[in-house]
Amino acid sequence: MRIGIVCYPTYGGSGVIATELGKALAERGHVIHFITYSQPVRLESFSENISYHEVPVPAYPLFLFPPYEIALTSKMVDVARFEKLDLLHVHYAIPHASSAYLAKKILAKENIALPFITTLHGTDITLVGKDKSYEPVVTFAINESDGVTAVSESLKKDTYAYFKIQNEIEVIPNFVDLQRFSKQPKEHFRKAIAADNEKLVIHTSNFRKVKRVQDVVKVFQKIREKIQSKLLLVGDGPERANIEQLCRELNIYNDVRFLGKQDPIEELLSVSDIFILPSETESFGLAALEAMACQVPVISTNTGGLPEVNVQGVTGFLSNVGDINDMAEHAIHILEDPQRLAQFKKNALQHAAKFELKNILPVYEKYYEKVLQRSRKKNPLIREQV
Ligand code: GMT
Repeated sequence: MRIGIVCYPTYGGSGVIATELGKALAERGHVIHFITYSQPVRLESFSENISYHEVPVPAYPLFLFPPYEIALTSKMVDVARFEKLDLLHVHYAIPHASSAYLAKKILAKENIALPFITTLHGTDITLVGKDKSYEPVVTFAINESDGVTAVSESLKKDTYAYFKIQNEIEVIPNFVDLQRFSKQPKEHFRKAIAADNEKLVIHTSNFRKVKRVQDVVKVFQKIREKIQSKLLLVGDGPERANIEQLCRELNIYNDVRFLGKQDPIEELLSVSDIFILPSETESFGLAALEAMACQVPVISTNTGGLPEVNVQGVTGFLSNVGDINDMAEHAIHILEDPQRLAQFKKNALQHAAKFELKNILPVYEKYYEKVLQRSRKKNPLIREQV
């Protein structure tokens, strides 16, 4: 198949999933065209089946807000025409789904078929998407998509609850590449950060408010009272300065390492003992899955799709949003007993394996076929590109 993939190129989970999916599809022989405003962060290696098309957004004195959606739509039309795409797969509804709808309509005028699939990732539904500034367009674009997928049962339920959706939503969970995300022998790295008897607590995110990174710091403070440990904070974002300030106020700054955005995240996870994800809302929690794949048990909230990833008392523990004491107690419970910690690590990997890339990839391929067939039946007069 010749597939256009549209995503955010940044460190967010939707961009990561879109890029890893495209790379894996390319390895299976599909021809993949990434369309976005800059090189996706996980698109680091060359493949003959992958092209990247940058969306330029020309500035003009009249534009206070340069219209990215229009530039994106034009690029979708251009790539679909000249690369003869069979379908478009857009990740994150805003603004990708409405741009895809417009591109499809433009191409239909030229008698070219371009069915599109929208994958809902999380905040496009649970936070920004349902804001009344966006809601009517998001509802329309989801209903007009030729296929819609959500990354968890919880997100599917939320989508039906927040929007008037007539379309069927298929749940295709996120995945992890166990070849990349596995525990690696990086003990020298551990030694550089922590003393022999110290445990390593880790959190990775984009430091947005929804991630509640301040709760990570407060939970760590409580862990540290009982267990000698260090906290690794990986990532960056708008809350960074406030988090640093909190570490100073709590007088734990010397035991916290702000590592910034890190690409080889699996190396850091490999030496970590516990992962903390205290999010306000989380449709799936890809970061938790990646941690589990590297044998790191997870202390998370019980919001959104997290219970579909982190299993209570097996791969970690789940608490109510903001319940710092509960999270700290559970973390200490795991960390204080070496045998228990070893068991949780083993369980984490075992459960993560259910989300292995090689299991999820064929599900996407089958879904693409289904959508293509359905769209051919619906629009027999529109020509496919050969
Ligand atoms: O919030 C983020 O970390 C980024 C955001 C995105 O769309 O880029 O993540 C969402 O999609 C991820 C991939 O499907 C999920 O694993 C995250 O749970 C989800 N984030 C939220 O729901 C807050």
